[in-house]
Amino acid sequence: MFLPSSLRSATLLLSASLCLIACSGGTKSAPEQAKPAAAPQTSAASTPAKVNTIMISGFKYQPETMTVNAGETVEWKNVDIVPHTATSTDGKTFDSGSIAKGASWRFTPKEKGTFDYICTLHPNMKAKLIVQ
Ligand SMILES: [Cu+2]
Repeated sequence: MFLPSSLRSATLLLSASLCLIACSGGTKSAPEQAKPAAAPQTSAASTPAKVNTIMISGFKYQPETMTVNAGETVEWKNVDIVPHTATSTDGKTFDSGSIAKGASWRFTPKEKGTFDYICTLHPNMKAKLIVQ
């Protein structure tokens, strides 16, 4: 980097004075011990909620009927080569929106019931989620 000579000498002077201050001080500041941050152990204090995975593959939900308990998480994992959705036909309980290929979407049903759902992109894809 080019600096005008006046500025350069000013910089040098500044560095020199900084060094004087830093180097002449009798107090030796101990170098910070770079301790590797110990990763906090995630204890099993809170048991993770069960995840029920529905694979979307070959333009099908697998399994086509999934039964879960209320409060458990349901995950749709799209391993197909195109996007899909998981959209309850009642028009209100759940709608994943487009799940890109390779992506997944999670939903935790709170209310019990039997929910038919489809893929809005391929409405011939039909399946059922039973929450008990
Ligand atoms: Cu689809």
